[in-house]
This record gives sequence, structure tokens and C-alpha cells, in this order.
Amino acid sequence: MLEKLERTLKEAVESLKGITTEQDLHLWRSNNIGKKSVVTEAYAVLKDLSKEERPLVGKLANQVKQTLEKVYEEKKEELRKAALTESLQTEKLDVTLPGRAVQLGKLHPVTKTLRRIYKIFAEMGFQVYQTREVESDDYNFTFLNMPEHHPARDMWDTFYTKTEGVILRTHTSPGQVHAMREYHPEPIRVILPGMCYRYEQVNTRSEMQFNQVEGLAVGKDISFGDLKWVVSEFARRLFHPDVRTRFRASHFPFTEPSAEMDVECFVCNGKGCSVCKQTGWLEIMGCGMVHPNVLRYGGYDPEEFSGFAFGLGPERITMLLHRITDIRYFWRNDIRFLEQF
Ligand code: FA5
Repeated sequence: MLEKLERTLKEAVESLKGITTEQDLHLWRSNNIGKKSVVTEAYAVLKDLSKEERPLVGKLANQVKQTLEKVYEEKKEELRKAALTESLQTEKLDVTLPGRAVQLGKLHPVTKTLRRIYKIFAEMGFQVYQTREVESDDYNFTFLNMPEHHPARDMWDTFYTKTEGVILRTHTSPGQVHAMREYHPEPIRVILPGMCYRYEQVNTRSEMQFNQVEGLAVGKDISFGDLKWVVSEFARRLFHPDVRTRFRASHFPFTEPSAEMDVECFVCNGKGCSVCKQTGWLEIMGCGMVHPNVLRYGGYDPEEFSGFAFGLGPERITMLLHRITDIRYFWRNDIRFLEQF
């Protein structure tokens, strides 16, 4: 056994020299100091040895084991250092290389337009008033002077919910009555932005979901002249300081009189082009004086109070500002489109 131990020691130290990987080192350890190694065998046979031999074998086994443990640890450290040096050489960090740009998120083009609109109206003293997208039939129609079975309801085809009388709003105008009921009898100057939903054919100019920004001013002695100035000034600040506006008579059940405001086409300066369909004018919003019935539903006495309201579509305005030809790009989530803004 003494001889066997001596030989094991010699052979193990020799074979250790050729080891270059951690895996082989692990195998070496289990072969030479592990459960099935000569050293472990030596301990196992101690009890069968003679009195003279036992201490000699025991001592040598201890020595061999200690020596092998020591060279194993040394080799392990050597391999660790070699691996480190190699990784430092091959994975060098080159601080002179240009950095990788972090991709920044962007605001949606319509959000950008909305923020411009908020800013312009804020400068004119209008607060943002948020109201619900899920509305009652009363707020969407009845309180806006469209009682049940009124034919004007056909102008806005609606998404109904399973709960009777609860619908997705077709315009932001119901917010007028919410704001009036909250503020009466104080004067009001608010804009009401948000999503609207219509059950209608989608095409290049019309989506099933789209934003609107409603405007509402209620007070004493508010006239159509105030409305004209506010919305024309808005157009000048949004499009161009010299942009001309015009008002065409129109009809909405909740305003009287009602109008559509057009701005002079800023692409062709009114000469006529494909953007304005050769008319020289672009339709921007519906507007008018708040109907006395709507004022009453809101809690204001129309003998004492008057007001104006308007409603515009930020998607259509964004299309004009950036010459976008199809409204469906906005909600298609195509990054190639969105990245351009
Ligand atoms: C209305 O919805 C009225 N509530 C506006 C109003 C408010 C008039 C206050 C008077 C007083 P209209 O249906 O025309 O009106 O819609 C207003 C704007 O919303 C349109 O000019 C357009 O810019 C936008 N819009 C309407 N339908 C769609 C649609 N399907 N897709 C995208 N934008 C739309």
C-alpha cells in the first residue's frame, strides 16, 4: 500500500501538469482524492493492517492527501487567473468606440396636436375639463336638444352597450352639460378633449374612434362675435398669424345659430389645390351659440345667460398640418409612420 500511495502521488502530480480546463481538473480531483481514489482505499484498509504497518500507511495517506489537496488548489487558482487574463484580452472594453444611441420614445402625432390646442386655449383662459367616454343616451342626445325619436339623432350612429341607455359617446358635446351642471350659476370657459366613437364606414377621412376637442363658454352677454374672435384667433395661432377664416351657416340641434368655420387653405393660399379640393378653404370645426334648451338642461336661465360652443377634430387638423392622406394611419400602430413625428 505504501508503494501504491507513493506511485499515486507521483502520477497525480505529473498528470496535473497537463490539465488546462476546469472540467478536467474536477475529474482529476475525484480520481485522486475522491471516494474511489487510492487514498480513500488506503484509509479503508487501515483496520486490516498489522500494528507496524498501520501508522506508516496512515501517515503516508495523510501526507499524500494533503499534498494533492494543495496542488489541486494551486492549479485551480492558476486556471482562474488564466481565464481572467484571456477574457481581459479578448473582451477588451474600448472606451473610444462611439456609444450606442438609446432609442427614445415619441409622442403620438395627435397627442402633439392636442397639446398645441390645449396651450393655445389655455392662453385664452380656457381650462381642460375631462368627461367620460361611456355616456348615457340622455347626455349624448336628449340634453343636447335631441329628444327620443328626433331625426337629428341619425347624424351620429352610435355603439350601444348591453345596458339600456348606456352608449359610447359620439361627440364631446355631452361634456357641455356635465360642465354646466357642475359650475352653474358661475361663468364657464372650458375645453373638453377626448375620444369619441361612431358606428360608421371607415375611410381615408373617417375613423370609428377619433378625438374631438369641444369648447364651451357660458356667461352674461356672450355673443356670436366672441365666438368668431376666439375660434379665428385659435386658427391664427395654430396655422398662421395671417390665416383667413370664414363662417358658413350650418345646423346642429344644440346650437342656434350654428356654423362651420373654414380656414383659408394654407397649402395653396386659397388658390385651390388637391388638399382643399380646389375650393381654397379647409373645414375646421362646427360651432354656434348654445341652444336655450341646452342651457336650461345645464341649469342656466337662458334669459340671463348665453354661451358659445365649438367642436373640432384633432386627427383631421393633424392631417392638414402634416399633409397626411389617410386618417387610418393614426391608430394602425405602424412604427414607420409614427417615427416621422
Ligand atoms: C359634432 O360632433 C358636434 N358635436 C360639433 C359641435 C360642437 C358643433 C359644439 C357645435 C357646437 P361633427 O359631427 O361635424 O360635429 O364632428 C366635429 C369634428 O369631429 C369634425 O369636423 C371632424 O373633424 C371630427 N370627426 C367627426 N367624425 C369623424 C370621424 N369619423 N373620424 C375622424 N374625425 C371625425
